[in-house]
Amino acid sequence: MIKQDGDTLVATAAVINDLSGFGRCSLGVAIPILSVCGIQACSIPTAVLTNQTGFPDYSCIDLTEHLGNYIKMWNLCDACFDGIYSGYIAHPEQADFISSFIDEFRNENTLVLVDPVMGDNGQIYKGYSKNMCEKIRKLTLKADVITPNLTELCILSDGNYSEICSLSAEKKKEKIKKLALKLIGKNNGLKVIVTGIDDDAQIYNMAFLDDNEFFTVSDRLGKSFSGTGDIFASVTFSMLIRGKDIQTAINTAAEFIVRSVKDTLAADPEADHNYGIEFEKNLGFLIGR
Ligand code: PXL
Repeated sequence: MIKQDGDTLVATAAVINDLSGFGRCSLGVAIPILSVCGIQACSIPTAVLTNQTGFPDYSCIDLTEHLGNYIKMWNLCDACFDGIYSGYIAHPEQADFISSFIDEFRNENTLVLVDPVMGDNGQIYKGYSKNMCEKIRKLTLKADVITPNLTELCILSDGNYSEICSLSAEKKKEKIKKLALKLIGKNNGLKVIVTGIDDDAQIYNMAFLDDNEFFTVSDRLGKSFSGTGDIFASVTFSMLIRGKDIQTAINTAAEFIVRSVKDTLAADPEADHNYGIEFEKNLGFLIGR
């Protein structure tokens, strides 16, 4: 339940994602971002990793067997959520768990954001399989909002990633819109926010509703960094829970990322992309938005 507590809006969300020690992604960014936005982040860790999987070396503990307890225990304490936000999974069964969790805890006011984390740059992530991607596609049918990058949009909608990358800016946008509308056609009312679309000197985020569209454009500041998709989804989710419109939500997310990439590159122009961006310095930017 969203409560007005003095000047502060207090809400509660379930966040289903992994915890990676290094990489500034998943719960490592979702918890601080939701918290600074006045949203209690009730975490369900899908896995605990030493480092996100883009690092040459990492170890991963898969927590699939513990997930069922969250439904049992949270029913016992009458848990109730303004939002449910899911991201990285470590096993195909975890998509089934998320689907059951949504069925169990969604009410008519709950915002369900599924970030269909599956891959980037035309490749699926290490540890992901075709079966996992298919299960995530089914999960998106339960979402109010999804936040795929271009690779994930193509996996969800049978798009041809390399062909889309070779198109001119205008044609690329047309094609992306077509694929997003295909997904909306299968899940009425879905909002599809395609993140981090790379176009030489610029980066776009494009949000599609069945009858409207919104986008942000930012200058490309360098290479792409780990976790920016997770940061984008976390800020957008928080803003939507706070009742902001889609354009404000994606503008805030894009601006937060631009500031944090600038800080990262100012500190070290050769910063290793695997460590993610210095978002910590900019959390204050989100207070009261
Ligand atoms: O940022 C997506 C993500 C989340 N969690 C883990 C990852 C990745 C991307 O590589 O490895 C563990």
